[in-house]
Amino acid sequence: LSGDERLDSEYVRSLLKVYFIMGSVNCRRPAAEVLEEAIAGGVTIFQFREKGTGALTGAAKLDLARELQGICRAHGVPFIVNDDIDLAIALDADGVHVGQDDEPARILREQLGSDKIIGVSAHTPEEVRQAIADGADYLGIGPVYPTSSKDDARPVQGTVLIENLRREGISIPIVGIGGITVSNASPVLAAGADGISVISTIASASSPRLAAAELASRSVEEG
Ligand code: TZP
Ligand code: MG
Repeated sequence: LSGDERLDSEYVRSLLKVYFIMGSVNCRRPAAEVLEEAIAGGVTIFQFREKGTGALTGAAKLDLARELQGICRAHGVPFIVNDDIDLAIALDADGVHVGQDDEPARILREQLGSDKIIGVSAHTPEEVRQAIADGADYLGIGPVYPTSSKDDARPVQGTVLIENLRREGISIPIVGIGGITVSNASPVLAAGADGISVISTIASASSPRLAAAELASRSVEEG
């Protein structure tokens, strides 16, 4: 891509099918092993989210990011960095994902250019409109269900915002997040999400490969 050309939204949509998010605090086995297995099961995009109590910082964070990015590259899975724009630039990551308390997408777009993926967490119609105006490539909408993976999660909102956005004709790629499992993924897809994003369903599964494969079969058939 060159100039102001944006990433094709159908391409972004296809990447969101099984969106795996993980940092070292989310798994009790080496993160690299979990990621390898998850990708073997069918993860379509990965977000490095190194935060929360006990999260790595500094050189240890950078080393883990590099290791996980290497695994993603070897399998052609895009590598997205949560929050940390400097890390994303240092690693030439495929994109960043930010929340409402982070740098606005408009600033990120200026810093990253047009060929990187920018995702924004949005919880209200106003936040959705702003993120789209700012040039987000996709939105994360949630928490759909109760989650124990994020200390400062907003109130659970079910699938209603996703449904309302689609009813209004808003077509930006959307991934649902928060408490999504194999058995409750279908309503999220039926509401109009292009894919589902999970931490614990894959990161704490006894078989990350099987968990990812089951999510993939839901998402590809119903998404
Ligand atoms: N943002 C909203 S909910 C959430 C994030 C990062 C955590 C999702 O984790 P899980 O384990 O899939 O509920
Ligand atoms: Mg954030």
